[in-house]
Amino acid sequence: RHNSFSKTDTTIQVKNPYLDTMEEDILYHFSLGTKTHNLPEMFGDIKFVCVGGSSNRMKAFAQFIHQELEMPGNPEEVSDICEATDRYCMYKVGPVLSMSHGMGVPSISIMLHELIKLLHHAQCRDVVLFRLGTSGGVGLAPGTVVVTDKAVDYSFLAQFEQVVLGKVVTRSTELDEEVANELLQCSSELQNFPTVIGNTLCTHDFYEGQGRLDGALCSFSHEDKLEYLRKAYEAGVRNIEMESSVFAAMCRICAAVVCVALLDRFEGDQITSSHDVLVEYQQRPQVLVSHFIKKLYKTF
Ligand code: R2B
Ligand code: URA
Repeated sequence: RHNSFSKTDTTIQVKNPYLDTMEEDILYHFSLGTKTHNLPEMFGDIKFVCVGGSSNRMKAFAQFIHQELEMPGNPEEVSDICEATDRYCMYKVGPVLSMSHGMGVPSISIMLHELIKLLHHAQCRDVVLFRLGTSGGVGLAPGTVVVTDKAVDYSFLAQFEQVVLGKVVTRSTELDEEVANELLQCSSELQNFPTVIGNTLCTHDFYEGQGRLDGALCSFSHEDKLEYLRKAYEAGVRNIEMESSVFAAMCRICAAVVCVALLDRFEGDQITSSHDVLVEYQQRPQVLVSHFIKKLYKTF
């Protein structure tokens, strides 16, 4: 099989006519701008963008991909391009950009507005975007990696709702099928790498919003929780996290969501695995995406 994609020669589209009329664009939360930085020179060669919630994990990913791609220099010395702000961190390793996005839809959404504009200003072409994350599994053994088919909302529909000028705007959250299938193929080439393709439920809360019984508030019963999880499972949901829907809705280019399940939500709510086990689980999306990048990078 081929490990190259039909999505060639695509630039990053920004669907905002006002952007072209602006003399300068300040990417405030990145501490970057079109007048203060030469964005094409700094970022023009990016082909893979990997985003994830935690800044430490995305620094670790930058160091890992540095080794995997055998880049020159010391992987320990990767430097944070956004160090002038502590909102997000950003590392560039050859064709790979590794960035943190914080927790939840509002945090990743702000980051994606500026990231997509950054890729546009830098005139990047043929970029593939990945979210590498953690999640709660639905009927899966802890440690299983889920590649998202569709990101779904609380009613299991593949849509993202955003309030714009007081009205709800609904956008589709379908992801790239070709990239998802290629990631599944990559998982089969790795040893002991349980991976499934399934729908991902995106919520606006970790506790009640994900049907947990262990938050500071709980307005439902254990039975209600299990019934909702069963309905989710029947709708093809295999994991629950907090950013996939807006990521899918905004990255209308080649994009994939790869999250490891830290627990099985049918079994409980608390994350009880040891620190070392959790660290190893969180490396799994990184290992899978790095395998994908290595295969594709060699074709450039
Ligand atoms: C997964 O993990 C975080 C919550 O613990 C959240 O960012 C997510 O989507
Ligand atoms: N992240 C989530 O959003 N939910 C979980 O259960 C675990 C990680």
